[in-house]
Amino acid sequence: MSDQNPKVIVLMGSKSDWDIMQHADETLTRFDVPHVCRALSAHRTPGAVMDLVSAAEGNGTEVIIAAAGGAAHLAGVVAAHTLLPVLGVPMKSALDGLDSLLSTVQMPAGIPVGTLAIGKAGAINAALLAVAILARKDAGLRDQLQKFRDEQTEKVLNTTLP
Ligand code: RP5
Repeated sequence: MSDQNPKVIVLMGSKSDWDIMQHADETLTRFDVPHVCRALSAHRTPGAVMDLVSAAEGNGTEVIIAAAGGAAHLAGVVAAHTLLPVLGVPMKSALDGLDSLLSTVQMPAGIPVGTLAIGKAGAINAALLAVAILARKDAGLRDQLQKFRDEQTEKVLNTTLP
């Protein structure tokens, strides 16, 4: 889903992150959250990252998700340029994502990044956490989130093993 005034920006360091980050896109779409997905790098396109993030709050964005792998500085750099909540998603890498996790989670005090799990679970949960943040002042979205949780619970309770 694309929108001129996205509530959520899903940023990733490279197009190669899309296979995983499409799960964040799908999750936000499921909740009808206006969002955009962009591939920009903290290292390869630092100016474009700064321009996008600096304008985000003024354009009505409320949460930024930032995914990157390896020396994953993207979420931290994004957080340095905005007061919006930033959710970091570490991508799998040459070191299986451990480098990405540590690069994303180990922020110095003063500039927080809310870091999710490595890979697909992190992508989905970043989107769900963004929904939960938006739901604080959107009763309809809160109802949708409750329904999602109820359906998930029901699915687990109805699971039968071979
Ligand atoms: C990071 O480097 C990206 O987020 C990606 O996870 C990783 C590798 O990027 P590519 O070399 O595949 O473009 O910036």
